[in-house]
Amino acid sequence: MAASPAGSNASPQNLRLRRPDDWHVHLRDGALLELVAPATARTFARAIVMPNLSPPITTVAAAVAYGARIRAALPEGSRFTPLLTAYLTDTIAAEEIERGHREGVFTACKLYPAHATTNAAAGVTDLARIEAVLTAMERIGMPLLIHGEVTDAEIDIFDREAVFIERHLAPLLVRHPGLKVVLEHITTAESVAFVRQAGPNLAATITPHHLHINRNAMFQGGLRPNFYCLPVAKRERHRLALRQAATSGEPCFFLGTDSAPHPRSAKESACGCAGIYNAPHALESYAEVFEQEGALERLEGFASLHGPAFYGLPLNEGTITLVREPHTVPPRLHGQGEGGAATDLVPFHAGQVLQWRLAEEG
Ligand code: OTD
Ligand code: ZN
Ligand code: ZN
Repeated sequence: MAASPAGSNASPQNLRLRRPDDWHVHLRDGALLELVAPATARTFARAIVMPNLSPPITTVAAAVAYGARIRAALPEGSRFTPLLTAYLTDTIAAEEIERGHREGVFTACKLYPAHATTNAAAGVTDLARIEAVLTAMERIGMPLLIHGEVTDAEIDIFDREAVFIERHLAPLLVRHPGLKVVLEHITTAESVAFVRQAGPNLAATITPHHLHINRNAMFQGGLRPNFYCLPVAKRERHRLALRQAATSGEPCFFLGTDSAPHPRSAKESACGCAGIYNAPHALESYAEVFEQEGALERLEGFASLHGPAFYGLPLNEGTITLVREPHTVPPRLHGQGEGGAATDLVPFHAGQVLQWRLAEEG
């Protein structure tokens, strides 16, 4: 990473990074896909695209068709590559997964415990049911991406990630020591510690929002549905542990935004949807954290190097530049939803000033 200081003691004014990837994003479908895909493609060379559509992506054919819809939603000349994932269900066949991987359609499989989050109703009810799939994935070196929360109603929502690790993840890693696993969007100090002590086959993604907010953000002066996501933000001590992990330079932690747009009407409602839409300023948001932690020189590892190394994919060619140029994030983004109806999205950092801006490509 090249940092060019303006003066001897000044902080850098420009940051040049190898082009980054987003290892966890929701691009949606239809009108919403068209609205949000350009924001991800503008910053990232590749992204692991979540399969929790309605219906979910469970076949090679569905993934091929979804990939084509994503490409069609990109601005002309975009070089963005979507990396597609298979949505694991109790009944999905190992042969379908293997074929998708062999044909270069499925980069990874996503495990949602049934009912854990948006469109997770068809998820896995018991890991024992996908044992054959996991064995095949371990054999062919295909990563398993996990939404790591138990879904039992009697477990407190703030404890569901820690309990998942204890009850399900730790035993899974013992049963499948050769399986590559990404624990997605970690939110707790316990997850940080667990990932650190596990072997090289376990990694974790960290979102920008879990680095910026703790659970108080949802209740600041009233109920703030735009800060509600799953896994839900935790106490301050967890946020601090996540910031330390992300900026540590350790290769087991890398960038995954979990950008999850929902129309404003679905967020700001009596039963608001979970998800934070951070794609428009995701890299700027991370840069802010790395600067506050005095670790700007480690941003490139987190954003552009550790992910490809874990997935066994080549590094991206080319660079992007962040410029120190404070700017205010718009309070709303206006677009068209289904049937051409007006749809607003509220971006993460709405109305706030961010210090870094992604320079347009020359
Ligand atoms: N929202 N979290 C997740 C998905 C969504 O809207 C979504 O798709 C997730 O954990 O993957 C969330 O808050
Ligand atoms: Zn998830
Ligand atoms: Zn997600």
